[in-house]
Amino acid sequence: MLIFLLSLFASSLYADQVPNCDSLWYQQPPTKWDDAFPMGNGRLGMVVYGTADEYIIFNEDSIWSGWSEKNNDREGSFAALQKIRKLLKEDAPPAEINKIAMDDFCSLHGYGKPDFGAYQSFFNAHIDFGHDQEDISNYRRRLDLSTAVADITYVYNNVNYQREYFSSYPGQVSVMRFTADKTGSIDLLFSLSSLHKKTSVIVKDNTLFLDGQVDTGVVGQDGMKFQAQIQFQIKGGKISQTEVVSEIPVGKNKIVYPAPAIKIEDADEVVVIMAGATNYKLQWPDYTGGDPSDKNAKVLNAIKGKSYEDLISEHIKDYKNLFDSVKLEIAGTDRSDLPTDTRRKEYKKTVDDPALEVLVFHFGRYLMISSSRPGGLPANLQGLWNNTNSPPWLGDYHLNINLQMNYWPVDLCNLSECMEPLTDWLLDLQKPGAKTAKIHYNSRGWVAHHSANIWGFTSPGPNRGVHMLEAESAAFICQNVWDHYAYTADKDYLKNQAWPLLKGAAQFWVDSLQEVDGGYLAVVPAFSPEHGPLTDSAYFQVMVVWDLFSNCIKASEILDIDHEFANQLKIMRERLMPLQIGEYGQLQEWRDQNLEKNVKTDKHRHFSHLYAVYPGKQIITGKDPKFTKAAIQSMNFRGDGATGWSMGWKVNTWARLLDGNRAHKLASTFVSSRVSDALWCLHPPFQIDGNFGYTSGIAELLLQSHIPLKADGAFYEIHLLPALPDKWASGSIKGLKARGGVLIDHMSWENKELKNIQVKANTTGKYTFVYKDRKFEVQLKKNAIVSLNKYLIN
Ligand code: FUC
Repeated sequence: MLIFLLSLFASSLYADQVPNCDSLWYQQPPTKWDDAFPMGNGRLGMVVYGTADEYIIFNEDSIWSGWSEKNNDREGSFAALQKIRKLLKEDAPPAEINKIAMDDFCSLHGYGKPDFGAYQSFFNAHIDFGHDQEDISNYRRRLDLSTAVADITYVYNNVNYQREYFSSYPGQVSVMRFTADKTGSIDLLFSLSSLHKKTSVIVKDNTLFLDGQVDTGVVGQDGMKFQAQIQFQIKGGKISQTEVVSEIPVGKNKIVYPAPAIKIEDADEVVVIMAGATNYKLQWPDYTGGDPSDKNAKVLNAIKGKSYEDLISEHIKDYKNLFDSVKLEIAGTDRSDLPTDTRRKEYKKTVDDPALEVLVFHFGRYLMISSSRPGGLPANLQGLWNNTNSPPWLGDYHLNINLQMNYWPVDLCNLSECMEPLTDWLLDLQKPGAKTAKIHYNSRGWVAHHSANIWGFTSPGPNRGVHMLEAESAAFICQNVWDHYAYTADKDYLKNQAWPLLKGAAQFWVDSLQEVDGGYLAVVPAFSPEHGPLTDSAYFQVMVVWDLFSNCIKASEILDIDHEFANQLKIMRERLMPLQIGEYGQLQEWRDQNLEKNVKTDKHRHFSHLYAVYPGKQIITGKDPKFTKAAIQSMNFRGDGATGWSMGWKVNTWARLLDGNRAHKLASTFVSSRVSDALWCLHPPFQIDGNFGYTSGIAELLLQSHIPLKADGAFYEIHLLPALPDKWASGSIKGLKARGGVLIDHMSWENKELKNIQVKANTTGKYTFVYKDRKFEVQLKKNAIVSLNKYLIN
């Protein structure tokens, strides 16, 4: 008994600590889901409300409606494409061109159709503790980013209650523990609800089993199967089975029926463990494999006999291994003594709390670790959190900026392993993408368009609008694929994973580029996301292809393969439609001047023609003064307003344009006005890309490494503090990565001057560091840390 009381005391000490600067904390429960805590292990997610009567949303990243449709690609569509190309050449009226595109070229399937599906909810848990919110005091809920553990503490009836929550990657389960500082004080009723019609709940051996199947909405078309198993371990008290009245929404009505639930009385401590799975398997063309209940049984078997302490310590060790790899500190005001919602209000008035800007940076890394780990699917538009079966934009993989943005911070912010789900998904997507390339474009290689899902959808369409025709999407995401190599210098990855993706994407464009006026090569038809007409004069696609070809040329040199192909790419790259500066000094979005006439007032959230600055590398600030100036002019015309993700992109772009103060201004707007109180990016609504874009943008202010040392070489200048904002005069950062396999183990600065830096490379060689107007070559020995002073001398 004494040991038990001591352990309770120890855990409440943890809860009573002053919130540290890595915490989000509040003195009241959330009123909206995007103010609750998102937690996850890359595959399983939960959104913890922390209300007196607890409500938790559980998610599993593969639960989708829809199915793997075998007829996505439209036979005969290539003839329609040829017609579109001809009509564009002849300057035919846009309506005529669009009609053919929509009626004869687009797939009959895809985004918005039942086969495409949408990311689905899993189930919700209701935990009735019998405590009224009005009757509790000293309430506090906190999400500790340094451990990925959330805790809720409060006093009810003179008893101190505490709850802890985490999702474990090593355990592959979500876990919660309820304790109190007086024995026998925990009573609860644990019940489940689901938004899926076909769901059943049973209790067996004090375990709740929720089995369900997604309704595809189409008779005869089976939906995905899923299952959750929820186990309970109690100390003291008793556990029994009971029933609660459950409501299931069916269209606009509800079915109300008694559902099995778990009742716990007079317990000292309760631990709840949730395993969840589906019968999904990432493998074209069927995408099914394994029984969800077998998958759950396997997971639960593997952790059998482990105590709560075992599970939480394993989780924290695993999580810290990733999270602690980077630490940013900026000198100045730190209002972590204030609850995070109050703190944001203060920040909005003063813009003086750099530690809050840092917290949002670290939150982006936390979200990445929580939503993208090996073995799972890539982070979708909402990471893996979802409270509905009809999420905004179907919770899909948008490929015209959003998925790419999700993965911008992974390598730079030292979370390279979080890239794996994206790589796996792309390697699979390439297969249906090759079929689409053949049928729709009569081309080799692979292609993908505006929106994709977990069912291998790569076709253009359906007929919702011309943005569905963005054929550069595969090439665009190949920038992430290449960058993962550039940062890690992992040649196995380059050879076995990146190269097939890059080469296939490039082959597609070798076959698909079209000759336009002046003998240049361009993408036809093209569309500047999500903006303007279907045309043969948009620059975005050409910029994307320019980078893809450049990356392939480098890869071929490094791997010493496919030189003939690389030579062909070099010749074609020379012929790509050259960038152009318009009459207002702007970088043109379209070659056709008529489309540029509103450039001064056009505030569209997409500014895809700035791709060449970020994430592309065609325009390099300082090296291309003429185009840099034009890019700045275009950014000024677009202005500083933006939706959530667009703001994130602007931070990165201004960082690349080396204007730290402008980037900081946008980053501040993001922190004060583009996130919820729980710091989720609000497009609005919640869309996670902005969180990731913000995080990579903050890192780009401190470190850049995209400038190649020679035109097609694979080594880069490592630019230290390239765009330090005035407001961040002193600070330090540990752990950012630079291209070329270099780790900036530590870097500090004071009064806007670099103080010292420790670096390490994973390959022996000479590396070039740049700080202000100083440039220095440093010899690094594999994995040996070298310290440099501000003159870059060791
Ligand atoms: C892009 C944007 C929209 C939205 C959607 C998910 O295509 O243009 O604003 O963010 O993705």
